[in-house]
Amino acid sequence: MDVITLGESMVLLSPDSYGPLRYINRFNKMIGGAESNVAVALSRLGHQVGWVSKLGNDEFGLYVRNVIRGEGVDTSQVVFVDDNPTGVFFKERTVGKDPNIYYYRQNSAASTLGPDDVNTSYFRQAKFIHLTGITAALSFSGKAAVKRAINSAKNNNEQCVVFDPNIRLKLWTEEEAIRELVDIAKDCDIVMPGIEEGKLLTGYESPEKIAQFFLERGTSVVVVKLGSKGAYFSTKKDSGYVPGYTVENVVDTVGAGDGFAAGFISGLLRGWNCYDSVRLGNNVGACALNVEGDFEGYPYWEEIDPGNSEKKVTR
Ligand code: KDG
Repeated sequence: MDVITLGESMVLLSPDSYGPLRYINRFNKMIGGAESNVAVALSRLGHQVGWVSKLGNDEFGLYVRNVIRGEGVDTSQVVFVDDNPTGVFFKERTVGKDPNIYYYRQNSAASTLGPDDVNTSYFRQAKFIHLTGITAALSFSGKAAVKRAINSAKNNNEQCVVFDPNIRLKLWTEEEAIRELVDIAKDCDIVMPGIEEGKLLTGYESPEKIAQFFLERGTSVVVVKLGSKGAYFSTKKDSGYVPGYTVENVVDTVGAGDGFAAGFISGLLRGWNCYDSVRLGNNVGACALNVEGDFEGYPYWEEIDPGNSEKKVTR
């Protein structure tokens, strides 16, 4: 197994037109979830990936599992529960801006994820563990599950934990998010905040200072995502800005950060250096921008010219 990721996926109901949801009559049914987005993108890039989660024992749970399994992701650890439903969320389309998001995920099946759901012998098989702050924000037990996954990786020097803070202020307060996410990030090998998240978590404005903040607390690699400008990475030995890709007709940026994470991890799995891995991250992330759903735009490895991470895949 190359990568195991843990987190909630939900049914996404995406309106077929713009404007307030109260006037919308038709929705497209899709799925969303940061961690499964990463899993799907990595699978398309040719890696062996597992996604660990809980779903309701309901029609939506089966739908979510089947879509993710259909993308070639191992879902053998997904548990279906009777007492809590599969989460649902809606997008509300607004012209020229990212959509508004409305969650119906309180007491969802995945909010009951806990440390007992982290089967350490399964987790130990992977080279990379991918975690996000969303799981920690879901519930107290979700946070404990994240910590158990990190601790199990700490006993295994070969394993690398990648953490995307993915701040969701609809799930917790700013104060809680800062406190808990900084606490989790310090125990992870790679931390990948977006620039606005980095500012919020560290109080610094510049990507260099944000990276320094996490490096000083024990992280080995920090990548600050800068949207269309690309990304800045820093390790104890190396640092640099990596340009992004120009994308016209952006439909929706949701899913781009997850695509970035997958591309970056894919580069590292291939033994590439940080610069080239970040560049691949930028490329995969950019592919998410022209489509309505989170992951439909992610490329297959065959679409990326091997050995030439400069080659751009467009949709
Ligand atoms: O990164 C994309 C996710 O934010 C989206 O698919 C929904 O997982 C989600 C969340 O909790 O916001």
